[in-house]
Formats: sequence, structure tokens, C-alpha cells
Amino acid sequence: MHIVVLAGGIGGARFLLGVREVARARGAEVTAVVNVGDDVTLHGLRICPDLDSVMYTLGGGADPERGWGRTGETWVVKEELARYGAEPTWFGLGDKDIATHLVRTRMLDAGYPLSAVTEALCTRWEPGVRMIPATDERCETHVVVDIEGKTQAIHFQEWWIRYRGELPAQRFVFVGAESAKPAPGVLDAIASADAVLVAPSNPVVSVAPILAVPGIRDALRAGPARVSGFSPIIGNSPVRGMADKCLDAMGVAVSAAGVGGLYGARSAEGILDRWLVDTTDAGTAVPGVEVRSRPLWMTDPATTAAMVEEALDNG
Ligand code: GDP
Ligand code: FO1
Ligand code: CA
Repeated sequence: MHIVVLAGGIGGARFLLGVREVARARGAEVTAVVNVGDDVTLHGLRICPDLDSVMYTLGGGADPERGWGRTGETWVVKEELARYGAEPTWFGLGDKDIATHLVRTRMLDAGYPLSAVTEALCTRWEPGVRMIPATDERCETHVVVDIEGKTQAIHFQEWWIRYRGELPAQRFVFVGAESAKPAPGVLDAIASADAVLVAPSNPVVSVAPILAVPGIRDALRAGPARVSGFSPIIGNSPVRGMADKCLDAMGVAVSAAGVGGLYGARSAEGILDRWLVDTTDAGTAVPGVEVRSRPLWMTDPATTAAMVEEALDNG
């Protein structure tokens, strides 16, 4: 059995802990197609937050409280950079995390594609799933905002960290998406999948940038496997993070029904066959989609595995 998961950062990573449990029990293999829209180059380093969140979480090296970066992190380099006034001082790179970015940047500079670099980094972390970036091309999410009366597009990280997500987002733009290609293995994984799962990741800035890579959406729509999505919204709010602000910008209701409708039914123009919502949201309807309700709190891998089983259930 082959399970393919579309994943962002922390929501995707926690979900994959459950998928990995299921895969171990069933002897299945897992391919995670991970968002690269958050990626950014700062201080000369290529930083891939969602890939790293998944890699560190599955590899047992993630800081569970912060939700990003390494456990037992120190911040000496960050403090030294700040003393030089080296911008951007609003972005915090931990010392341990920097080692990852140094290795990644050196390999990219030597000509290796991001997918190969990710595979190399994973030989250390052994995440137990195959991790593939959605694309090897640069495809970065920008946010259209007004700053001092001027409309401009800023990088997603600047919007989220520097401005704390407080500048009203007018639009999200996936710069470079039109000319991007799916990374090697992505389309084959989808075509050979027995199940495709859309993690309860941020639909606008984690899942949409994956779907924006030409070919991925079509492959999902044409693929042989049931596509099941999981709502990141429980009872009209995100479990954590900025999904409410992102959905507001799209004019989409912050609800399980809103996100389900945004993905849409495969039988119409969308991607979903089945939509999993929390029991709080029982009664949610998405035209053309089979909606099932069950607890969707990813409190631990076993609980998350039970969520995953609901998507795999053929009953
Ligand atoms: P990010 O890239 O680090 O922001 O992480 P993702 O995009 O992968 O996931 C963020 C989303 O995960 C948020 O919209 C949260 O609402 C959702 N999320 C986090 N924990 C849970 C959980 O336990 N259950 C559900 N259903 N969603 C969750
Ligand atoms: N989030 C913050 O709120 N502040 C930071 O300084 C910060 C630095 C950072 C460095 C590496 C990394 O992989 C992630 C980092 N994040 C930071 C998290 C990141 O901005 C977002 O949470 C994700 O991109 C959303 O998926
Ligand atoms: Ca993300």
C-alpha cells in the first residue's frame, strides 16, 4: 500500500506522525509532498520551514512548543548578527537550525536540486516517510498588503513574522508557480497511490501553493486513489496559526464547510472525494463530497492514526 500526503509545516508534521503509525501497522509506504511556498533566502542561507518542520518532527528533533525549529536550540549566531545590525533582525535562526541551512545551501549552490538535498538531509533524520518538496523550482508565497498607503507584495515570512500577520492580506501570490514543475517523483507517487490524504494544514499558504504547481492538481483529479482531506478548522477557528486571516483574505468562511468548499469535490472542479471534520462540526455539507465527522485533535500519534484510518476506511 502506498499513501501520499500533501503537507505543510506543523499541522502536516503532526499528521504524518499518525500516518507513519498506520503505515507501520499495515506495512505501507508513505510519500509526503511538502509545501515550499514558505521558503526564503536570508543571510545567504536557503531556509525551508515546512520541509524542516516535517523532517525535525518525524526525526525526533523538533521543538514541540515553538512548533518550528530544533529542540534545545541556542541563539548565539542570531544575537551576533543583531549586533552587526545585519537585517533582517526580525527572523530568528537558531544555531542548530543554521547547520541544516548551511548544508542545504552548499548543496544547492553545488547544483543539486532541492529534492536531492532533502533526501540527503533525511539520511540523518530518518523520518520514516519519503519526503519530496512539491517542486525543485523557487516558488515563494507573497502577500499583497498596504504599507503606509502603498500596495505591495511582501514575502510570506515578512508578513507573518515581521508584521505578525496583522497587516490585512488582500491576496496571496505564489511567485514562480506558473513555470514550476513538480519535483521528480511527485506525479508518479500520486499516480501509484492507494490513498491520497490532504493533511489538516493551512489551506491557503500550505496546501494551495502545492496545488499551484502545474500538473499536481490534474494528477490528483486523474489519480486512481480516493482523495481525503482533513479540516484544519475546528468549530470556526484554526487549532493554531493564521488560517483564519488567510481564509478571510480569500473571502472563504472560517469553517470546516468553507475549507471543504475551497478544495471542492473531485466530481466537480475540485480535488476531494472525502472530507473529515471534527465532531463539533458534524452536519457539515460539501456538495459532491462524502463528509465524515470524528475527533480531529492530533493530541498524539495514536489518536492521529485513528483519524487516518477513517480516511482509509472502505466502508
Ligand atoms: P505550518 O506550515 O507550520 O503553518 O503548518 P500547516 O500548514 O501544516 O498546519 C497549520 C494548520 O494545522 C493550522 O491551520 C491548524 O489549524 C492546523 N492544526 C494544527 N493542529 C491541529 C489539530 O490537532 N487538528 C486539526 N484538525 N488541525 C490542526
Ligand atoms: N517563526 C516566528 O514566528 N519567528 C521566527 O523568527 C521564525 C524563524 C524561523 C526560522 C526557521 C524556520 O524553519 C521557521 C521559522 N519560523 C519563525 C516559523 C515560520 O515562520 C512559520 O511558522 C512557517 O513558515 C509557517 O509554516
Ligand atoms: Ca507553512
